[in-house]
Amino acid sequence: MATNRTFTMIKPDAVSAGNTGAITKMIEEAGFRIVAMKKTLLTPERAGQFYAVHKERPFYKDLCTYMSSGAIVPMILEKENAVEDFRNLIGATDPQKAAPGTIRNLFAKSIEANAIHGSDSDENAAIEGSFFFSQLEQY
Ligand code: 3AN
Repeated sequence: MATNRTFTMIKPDAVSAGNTGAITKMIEEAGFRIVAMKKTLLTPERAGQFYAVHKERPFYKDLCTYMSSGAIVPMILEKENAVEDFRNLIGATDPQKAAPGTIRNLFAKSIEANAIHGSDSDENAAIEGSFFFSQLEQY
């Protein structure tokens, strides 16, 4: 069953380029409520835990190095049909394939430094959200 929450994180390329505000504005204008948000850093070990599902992929080590190279902005977002609607707002993983007007089309630098993460299922949204935030029932 679809829940109304998803998890996102603005990645180091977009944060260091000064695009946190522009991306957050797009998220809010698309109708998402920001339930939780912070600016933080991942160690390579913590990045490895977050992306553990990609452990066997050839890009895993580089991805962990990249994701710990600078500040990130994780958020929990709320909207009806949040997971699917948010994936549509960010666009395809490869920015060259991301539809015009999507966040990755506008802000991503490459398939690795692709500006933003969006959970791919309700189950992963809950797992990924609790990786960064606790006591969510208070929000
Ligand atoms: P998405 O973030 O669109 O769900 P995933 O889950 O397949 O994409 O990949 C997770 C992250 O791994 C991506 N956001 C991207 O940073 C990185 N990634 C995915 N595919 C590649 C690739 N072929 N080369 C380098 N990095 C990749």
